[in-house]
Amino acid sequence: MAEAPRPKRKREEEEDGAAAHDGAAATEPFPLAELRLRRVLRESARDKAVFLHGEVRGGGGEGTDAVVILEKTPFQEEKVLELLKKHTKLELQMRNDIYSTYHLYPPPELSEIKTTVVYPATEKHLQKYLRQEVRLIRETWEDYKNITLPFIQSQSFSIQWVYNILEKKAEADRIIHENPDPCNGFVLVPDFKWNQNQVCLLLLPWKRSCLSEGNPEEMPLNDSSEAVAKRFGVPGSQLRVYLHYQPSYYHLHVHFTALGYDAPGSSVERAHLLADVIDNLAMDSMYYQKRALTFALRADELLLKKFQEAGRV
Ligand code: GTA
Repeated sequence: MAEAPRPKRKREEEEDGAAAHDGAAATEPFPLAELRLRRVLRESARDKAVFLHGEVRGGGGEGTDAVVILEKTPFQEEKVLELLKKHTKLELQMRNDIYSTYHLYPPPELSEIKTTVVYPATEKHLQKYLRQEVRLIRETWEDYKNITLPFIQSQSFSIQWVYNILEKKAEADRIIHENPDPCNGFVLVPDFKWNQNQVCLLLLPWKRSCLSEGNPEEMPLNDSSEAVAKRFGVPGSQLRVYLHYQPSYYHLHVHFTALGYDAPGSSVERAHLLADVIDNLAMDSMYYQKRALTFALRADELLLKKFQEAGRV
């Protein structure tokens, strides 16, 4: 979602997300053509995506950072025939016996690129998308209380976008399912990362908490899975329903992705299947206070530094 240009923020403000705004009323398209490319943060041949750090120059010449993610979109079965019929050029690359490869040039309406913009972007956003080495951490409950909790309380990404969804100030027309219960209510919306036919949804409960302290067992999931099955034809048995630990955004939320989609963040050091979390808590409500949790942190992440200073890595 594009937002209106704002003056560049100070680094200290950026870090704690204090300068976040609701951005819900922004109507101006992002000035993509005016973006000055500062550097490529990351490129992924597998995901066919490139993560860019750009700068938008204001009238006074001051620059405002932006992250722009460009991703090729997956093929849509129903449009393949159109693509074959309407291509503008087919350029032979090589031919050998019965084998040949070509460059196919589709018409513009069949060659869209999913473009995600974070603007204005904070230093923390730039770090998040920058390719870096990662380290594994084993966090005990003591570590959580003494290191992680004070850290996330002092600085984390703004979650204004979550409140915008819950309060229907943004993405209201995209809501898939909602439960208005004031206690256990939630909203189910397409995730930011949704790219064509790869089902990728986000369940946002009104109540805010996190895996180390939360009560995800109270989440009313069945009706969400039913809604997904009805709307997208993906049955519950083909849905990966999980939480991230650590998440980027500290408002308890559940990821729903199609099993066939190798979603970023679904690896074992990050994703915790909700059904397993619920079972663990049913077995012992103190489960997550008794065991250590493993997660990966990027080499220059401040939280990693805090663990290093405490002699925990
Ligand atoms: N509907 O405004 C929003 C919005 N925002 C700001 C974030 N999300 C949003 N959804 C809607 N509207 O799945 C979504 C995100 C994410 C979820 C938050 O909320 O798409 P999380 O708190 O567990 O954070 O989940 P997470 O998983 O770290 O965030 P994210 O952005 O998915 O990053 C995970 C890793 O994947 C990062 O290292 C990032 O570099 C990488 N990544 C991000 N996008 C892509 C991509 N398109 N392709 C490949 N890798 C990616």
